[in-house]
Amino acid sequence: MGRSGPGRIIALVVSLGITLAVSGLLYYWFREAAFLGNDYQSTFEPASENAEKVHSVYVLVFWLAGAVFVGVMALTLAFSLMFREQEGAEAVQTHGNSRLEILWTFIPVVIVVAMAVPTFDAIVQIEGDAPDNALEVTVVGHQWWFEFRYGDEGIVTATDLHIPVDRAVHLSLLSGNYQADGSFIDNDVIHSFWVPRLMGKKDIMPGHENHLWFTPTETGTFLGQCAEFCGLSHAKMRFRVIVQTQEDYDAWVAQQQTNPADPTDEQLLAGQQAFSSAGCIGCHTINGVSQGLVGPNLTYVGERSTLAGGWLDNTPAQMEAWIRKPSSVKPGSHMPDGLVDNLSQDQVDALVAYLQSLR
Ligand code: HEC
Ligand SMILES: [Cu+2]
Repeated sequence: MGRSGPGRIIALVVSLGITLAVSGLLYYWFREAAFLGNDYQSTFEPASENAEKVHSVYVLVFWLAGAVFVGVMALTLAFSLMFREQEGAEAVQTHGNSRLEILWTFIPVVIVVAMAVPTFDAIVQIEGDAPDNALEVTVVGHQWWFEFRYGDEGIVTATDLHIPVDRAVHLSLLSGNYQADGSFIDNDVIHSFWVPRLMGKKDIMPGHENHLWFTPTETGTFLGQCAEFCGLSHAKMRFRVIVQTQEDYDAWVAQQQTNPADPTDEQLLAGQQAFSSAGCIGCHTINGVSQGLVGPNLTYVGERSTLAGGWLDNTPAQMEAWIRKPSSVKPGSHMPDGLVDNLSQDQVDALVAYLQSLR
């Protein structure tokens, strides 16, 4: 028979030690990663009321499941020690024990009910209608970028969703393209909208409008991404929710509602001309300049924190790289390559400077 007493105890202590050390390291690593600021995606740091609700159900289930785990493991260990093979002891068979049967039916029922009540409560709240005073925004999923349309405010942006803190926002999720006459065509694929710190994910379906609402409780920038494989550059379909104070949000809205000033600077004027001669106007809107509807609205593209679905930093160099050859940044991109091949470097510089000046 196996090892002697002390050997067994050493083995037990060593494996317990390894288990604790590994879980301690994982815990430490997670806390570190979780405190990098706003710049991460984690459901463990909810920043909206609905995300908080989901999180509290998660925590409850975690502790209940943890208690079951510890209880079952402890009993297994205790029983295997108590009833181990011993000299002189006889094995006994028992059949049926009503009291035990009732007990171990009752306990799981209590646990399941304890999880079900808050779960249904959370589902009813989250899937229920948004409050009446919610900010209405339509989210349009495109391969591979998100468009945000503020119907009442008449604003269209991409990738950066600005919203005020402590006010509910109601998102209507669509996949496809708005046309010049205001109609909508379902000519895109399934995407999924997810900002882990603000709410659970929700699919964006062509031909079926989905809804999502939440009330952000902190200001800051919250990262999101498409969470449903939607083609070649799916991994490069990101966005950010910028939660602002009411004051900052109002200022942003007021700015978005005015057209950018016409350039007076010679280089910027040349850039604006290149924007139309290179055919950008066919796909992009700049309020007061062009009305294309295929690509992101570029009216204030200069102030976006990122470009091309959150994949590039919004610097002149990155913007130039994008404009010269979108497919090298995002394979399969619906913006064609080679649009500015016939322009001189000065003209491309002017085009980039013009777009960067839109802020
Ligand atoms: C055939 C339509 C089309 C044409 C023409 C076009 N674009 Fe685009 N553009 C797009 C699409 C679609 C995207 C989004 C691609 C993505 O992120 O996957 C885009 C993205 C961009 C972006 C990034 C915007 C953002 O918010 O991330 C910039 C900048 C841009 N285009 C500039 C230009 C310029 C400058 C021209 C003219 C030289 C041009 N585009 C011509 C379709 C077009
Ligand atoms: Cu997608």
